[in-house]
Amino acid sequence: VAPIRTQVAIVGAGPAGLVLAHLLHLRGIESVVLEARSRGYLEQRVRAGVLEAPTVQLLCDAGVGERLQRESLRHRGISLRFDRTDHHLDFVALTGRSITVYGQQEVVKDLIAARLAAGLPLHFEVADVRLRGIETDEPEVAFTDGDGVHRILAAPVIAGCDGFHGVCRPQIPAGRLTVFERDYPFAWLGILAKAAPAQEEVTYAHSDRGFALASMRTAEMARLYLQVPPDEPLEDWPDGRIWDELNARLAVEGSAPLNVGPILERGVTTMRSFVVEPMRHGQLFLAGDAAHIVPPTGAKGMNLAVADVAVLAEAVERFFATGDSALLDGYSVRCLRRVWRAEHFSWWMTSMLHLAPGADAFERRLQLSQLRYVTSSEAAATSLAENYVGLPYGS
Ligand code: RFL
Ligand code: PHB
Repeated sequence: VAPIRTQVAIVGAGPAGLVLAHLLHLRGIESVVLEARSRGYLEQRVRAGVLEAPTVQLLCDAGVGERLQRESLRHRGISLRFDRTDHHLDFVALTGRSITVYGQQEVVKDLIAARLAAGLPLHFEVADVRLRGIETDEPEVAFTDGDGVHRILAAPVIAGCDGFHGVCRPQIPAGRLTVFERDYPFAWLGILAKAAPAQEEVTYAHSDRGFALASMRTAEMARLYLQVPPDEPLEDWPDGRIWDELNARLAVEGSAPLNVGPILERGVTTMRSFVVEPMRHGQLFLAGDAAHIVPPTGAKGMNLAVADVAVLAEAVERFFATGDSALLDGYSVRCLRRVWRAEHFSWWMTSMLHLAPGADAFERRLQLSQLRYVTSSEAAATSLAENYVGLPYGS
């Protein structure tokens, strides 16, 4: 079969790959997106839920924010619970900006719909993705399409948007990337339940039983998390135990218990901090989780993926318009500034809120002191708030 020729080959149709494809289309640049999973799988995969202000702005400016504007929940801030007391942080008062609750799979649905409606190429259920010649000017992506046909995609620029477990990053020769990594001695057990959220805003709880988080997707759908040991078997957590533990950890003086409902989805997520430098090798540009992972405590992962491809789209546009690769050459350095800010914020939120195995009273006192500080000092609260709502692009 003759090779498919395009300007940008995009591996992965998560938030990074789909937003990139859309931004390129708006700039008149052709791309082909290759995705290992089916459309149905992507649209059901429950993941992130909190969008930063700059992410919302970008999606709306790009013309894919219509349903988001209509159906998302706009929140003024978050709550931090400790010492069995609720402490509200009002981000709008502190920074003038709010956060938006809208499921990642809803963002993905909107972007897939926009791409297919425009008749643009998006191949689901591809396999055997292999990169060739990424150190040359004529790189290629070999793959097997959903019908089992072997194909070649030839494109001057390849975007590795295939997530942490993808195939692009491992094809960069050993020794060309520096890896920075931290594992955490705990995981999150997450559930999606058909139950009205008991809290008005996203609520993070520090407790002697471990961390818990109460979030939501809609007025009828709660998204809840419990800190558990790494590799915790789900079988050890029948529904009753999950609800009891959430109630025990989230309880504050005088609070009503959570609304209980059927659990529609459940899973255990490992926690990791991970960055590769540079986010590029030859003509391969890594974006999103393919290049960096944050623990979910700061709600930064999806937002970082979108921020990366905003930079990449601009650089690619310049390259194809003028042949000038200065912005492509600066891609990694520019992204990594934001990445490391989010890495720090996510690590800090994680360390402040979780119960590390073997933590002694000294560490617990430090956590409580920090929690009291960020909920009582306007300067400290503003620092948390500006990171959480998302620092402006380019800062
Ligand atoms: P994704 O979403 O993993 O997409 C990568 C895509 O690449 C495909 N793929 C391949 N395609 C072709 N060939 C291959 N060989 C391929 N290998 C993989 C995959 O099928 C997939 O479709 O990466 P992307 O686009 O970089 O987006 C990153 C985000 O998904 C991630 O950072 C967030 O979900 C992280 N995250 C959160 N981020 C937030 O901003 N706010 C949150 O509130 C938040 N909460 C979370 C989270 C992640 C969680 N989990 C489950 C990891 C909560 C959880 C529980
Ligand atoms: C979510 O709603 O899934 C969520 C909210 C806040 C986080 C992580 C996940 O920090």
